[in-house]
Amino acid sequence: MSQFQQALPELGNQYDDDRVLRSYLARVLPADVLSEVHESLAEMGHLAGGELYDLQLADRLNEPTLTQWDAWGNRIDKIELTPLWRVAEGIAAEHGLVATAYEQKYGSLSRVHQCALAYLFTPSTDIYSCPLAMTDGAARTLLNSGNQGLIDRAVPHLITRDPKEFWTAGQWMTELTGGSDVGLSETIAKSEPGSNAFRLYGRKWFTSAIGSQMALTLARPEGNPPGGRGLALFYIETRDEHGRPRNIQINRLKDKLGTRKVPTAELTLDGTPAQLVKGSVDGVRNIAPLLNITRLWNGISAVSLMRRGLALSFDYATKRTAFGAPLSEKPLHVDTLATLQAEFEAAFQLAFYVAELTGKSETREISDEEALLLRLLTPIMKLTTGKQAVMVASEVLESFGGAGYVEDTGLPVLLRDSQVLPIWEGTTNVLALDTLRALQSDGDAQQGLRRFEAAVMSCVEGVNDSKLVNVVRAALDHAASWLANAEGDAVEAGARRFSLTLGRTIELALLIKHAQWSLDRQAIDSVRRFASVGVDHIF
Ligand code: MFK
Repeated sequence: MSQFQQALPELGNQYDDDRVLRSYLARVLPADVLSEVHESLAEMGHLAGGELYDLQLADRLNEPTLTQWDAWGNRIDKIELTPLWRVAEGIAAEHGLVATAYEQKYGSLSRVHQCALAYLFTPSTDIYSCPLAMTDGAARTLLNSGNQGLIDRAVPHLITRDPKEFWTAGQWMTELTGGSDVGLSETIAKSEPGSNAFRLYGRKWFTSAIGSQMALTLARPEGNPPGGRGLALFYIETRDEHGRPRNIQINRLKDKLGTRKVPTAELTLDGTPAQLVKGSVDGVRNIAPLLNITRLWNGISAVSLMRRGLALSFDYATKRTAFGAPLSEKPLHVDTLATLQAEFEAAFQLAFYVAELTGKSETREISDEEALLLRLLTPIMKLTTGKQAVMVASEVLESFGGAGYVEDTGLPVLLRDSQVLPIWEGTTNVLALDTLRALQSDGDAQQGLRRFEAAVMSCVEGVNDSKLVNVVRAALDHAASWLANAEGDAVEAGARRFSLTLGRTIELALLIKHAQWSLDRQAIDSVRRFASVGVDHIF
């Protein structure tokens, strides 16, 4: 009998161990802010690499359940979450996973602090980032709406640090008719005679994290025109004081490829009480703040899952011996991981840059030019990082050989959960079309592209490595000439290649900027690798 026993991959403090996060924070945060946030991040890094990670592995086979009826025939539609998610909810509230962005202790940089917390928390909590993203988005949407009654009623619950008071929010958009094309929604809003209240009737087909206390949803007030403009944005409290759903039936939970801890349901709204959030039309426009926040979370989740896979893979490479040496001493294995690391670092820089701009927009420190840039970069960042996360997760599994394909290593879930990132919150193609729309937010796409170019080139100002800067310049020139020459259907057909090129180009520019700042040899290596893999997808 062989005495050989393979050592398993392990995690340390996920903040202490993360060169990329620490070096980024050292660049963007003033020294006093960095020293103040250090403890909160170190604590979260400790939880993520220790207690939460252990609980995640122990919770692997548990899934949320739906009980539709009690023993006496009453319809109860009770959702039971798994132990990991119950713990995650308390930790999320106490550690201010949503609150940090609204307390604004460090002004616009509070968004960066919050995203750093979310980035550490997410990979150990099996997509608890989903309800948090929607909660954050709901708080932002209500605050932007100016509806003081709803702000007073709901926002304190959404941004509290007290687990007993904490609410999560749902985002009920998708219907059978419209996953991407939300304007096709069929849910009807009937006004209650003699009051401002409404009741909603319809089917919501793919509603995530159904355990939330409130939701923002879209419905068409009777008599309104078709399309997104005829929809209105509504606020719902999901359960009454006895915990019973308010005229909401949970028909079943979805049987999904991944995000298995997220209770995603099909719902029937059968007279659900609802209040208008802002006006009685323009629901799609009014829910957009929520979409932009959840898209930011999507990007942060993408980089956090890449980082988790790589942390495990790098550790394993020091423990697994093959052909006479640890994998960490095998040039081809090291080279493969370094290329994945470069993708991760590039995605990281873009996701956190969007967090910086989002923070500035929330504290109204954003210029008009930057606001247009944020509108453009949000879909670009979401679509680019979503694709990178799936590729990196797939390669991470492969880096473990057969072990990466075996469920009780806890590795396959990384791939399954990453696969949702390019799908929900707008697929790659829908966001590529949104990129084209955002490029012409002020009516002129060429002007929009020039704004993007200026932002990109400002990252590489004063950089010595002209070879790297030339890769950026060439991709920008190609994108500009494509946009100037593409006509008719070719514009839509090429939108994905164009958007990915913009995404990878700005990632490269941000990586160069960071490397120049850090003069860190490893960071420079990642930049060169990322540039050599290529940013230009247009043909
Ligand atoms: C892990 C982290 C993430 C966790 C999230 C978890 C849960 C998520 C579960 C879900 O997946 S929820 C469903 C997500 N669904 C989507 O994201 C829908 C995807 N489809 C789109 O985004 C379409 O582009 C869209 C529905 C917006 C298109 O609809 P329309 O009716 O054709 O809208 P239109 O005419 O493009 O835009 C209407 C207005 O909204 C316009 O403004 P104006 O009325 O002033 O002209 C747009 O400019 C504005 N708008 C649209 N998207 C915007 C926006 N404004 C700002 N930001 C945006 N992103």
